[in-house]
Amino acid sequence: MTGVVFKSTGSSYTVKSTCGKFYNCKIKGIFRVSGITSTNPIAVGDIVDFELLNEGDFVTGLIYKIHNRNNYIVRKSVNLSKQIHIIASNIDCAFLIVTIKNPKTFLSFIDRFLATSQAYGVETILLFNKIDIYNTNEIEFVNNLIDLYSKVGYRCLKISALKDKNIHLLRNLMKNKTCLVSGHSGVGKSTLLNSLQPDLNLSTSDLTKQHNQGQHTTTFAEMYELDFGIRIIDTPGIKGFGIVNMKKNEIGDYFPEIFKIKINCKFKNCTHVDEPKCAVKKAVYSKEIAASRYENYLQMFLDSGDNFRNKIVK
Ligand SMILES: Nc1nc2c(ncn2[C@@H]2O[C@H](COP(=O)(O)OP(=O)(O)OP(=O)(O)O)[C@@H](O)[C@H]2O)c(=O)[nH]1
Ligand SMILES: [Mg+2]
Ligand SMILES: [Zn+2]
Repeated sequence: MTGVVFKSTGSSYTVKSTCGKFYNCKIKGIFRVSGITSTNPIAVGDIVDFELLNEGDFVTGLIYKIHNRNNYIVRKSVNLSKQIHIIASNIDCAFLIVTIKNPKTFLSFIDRFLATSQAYGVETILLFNKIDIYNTNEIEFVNNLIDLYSKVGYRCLKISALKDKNIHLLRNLMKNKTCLVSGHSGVGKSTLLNSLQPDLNLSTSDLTKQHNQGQHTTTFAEMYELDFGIRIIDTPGIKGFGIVNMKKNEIGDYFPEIFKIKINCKFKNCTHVDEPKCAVKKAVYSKEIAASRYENYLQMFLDSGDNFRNKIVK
């Protein structure tokens, strides 16, 4: 039988077969997907082959094969810094939910997410949520961010998941797609899903409660099927976003505006750090490239190894 993984708890998987039935599955033996060392061999969104096993009253599935992934998105595993964790696979579009307060999303986090999804070939749309609680200055700040990211080429949308603002526009963007919803804990991922489909009734929780408990409300990635052919993967909130599997000299290529302009740098292998006649740095001075984007590029560049550190930190 073939099916799609809808939920993964690390040790067991919920798989929806092609005939529409859900099965509780385990992995048969140990298997690895070639080239990837991750903490989770199977992720939500994976297409798998499984065989059925009768265990008394229960029918369990044993997964013995993963089909090739069209794409997947990863982050560094929390405890084992060298290992990666696959957040989800076979995604048509990722939606990064950003809030500028309650909680604050830092631009460095947005830029890391965007570069990573760019590297893994996943289109990302930015959703600026909670617009119902922002004052005039904050709305202006959001508008400036939208201006910045739209110029780079990312689609942006202001929404309020709680007050149902622009949710119809979002629904149109999501039609007939498998969508990943990501962002810090408390930005409103589950609230958004409830707003798209009220009968889902996912649990959400306010920030104060979360801080007291130090826990995320959503703890496992899970896929939901909504009306209009929308499939959404709700994920636990992510705190940081370590870059993975990116070669140092490739990082600039995952910033579309840097990639576009680097051809004009004097040196073909310019890293845009301290080389002379660098078109990227020139574009930063003339404000054609946003300073925040360049700074976050530099930070990622530095974080990805230390061979240039002494040269830059003078
Ligand atoms: N004012 C306002 N509050 C919102 C909005 N969206 C979500 N919230 C609130 O923000 C809090 C957190 O929402 P959740 O949907 O649980 O956040 P989450 O991103 O799923 O969090 P985790 O599951 O921990 O990752 C809840 O109290 C929501 O009611 C919004 O558009 N406006
Ligand atoms: Mg949640
Ligand atoms: Zn350069």
